[in-house]
Amino acid sequence: MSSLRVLLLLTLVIACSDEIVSPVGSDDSQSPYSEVLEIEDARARTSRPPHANSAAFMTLINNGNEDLVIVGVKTPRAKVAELHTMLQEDDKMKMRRVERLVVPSKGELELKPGADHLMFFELDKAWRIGDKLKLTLLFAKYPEQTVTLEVEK
Ligand SMILES: [Cu+2]
Repeated sequence: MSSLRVLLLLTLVIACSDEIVSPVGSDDSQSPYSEVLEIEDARARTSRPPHANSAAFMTLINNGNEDLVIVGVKTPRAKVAELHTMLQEDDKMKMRRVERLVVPSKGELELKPGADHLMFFELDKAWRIGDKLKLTLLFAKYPEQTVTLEVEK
């Protein structure tokens, strides 16, 4: 079956090369991290007036032997960027800010509507369909990852 997955302009940039320490004995010139984390289906939604905010979603795949812990997110397109999850309270699902999201070792974390997601407030201006924006994910023990993604619907 072909997946409904939309191929996006997705660029992974390993930032701050001076923070990256290559493992001793590494015999290839590629980043030691390049195969540990894969990011698929990165997309953002259009902003919702009147309290201009938005959200972004993606699937993070961790091929490594250690959990990857996301501790933050930032973008030049919003002053406030948070990690959110959904919790049930009084029979209602509500979103709540969390300090961390975990991409389990040899597993994946799917950020999607109605579940864990990235949330943005105080946008620079409306996020419109087709806008490309950069998000940088911050990890506890892993180089930050900048993803270029597109605003969809
Ligand atoms: Cu939220």
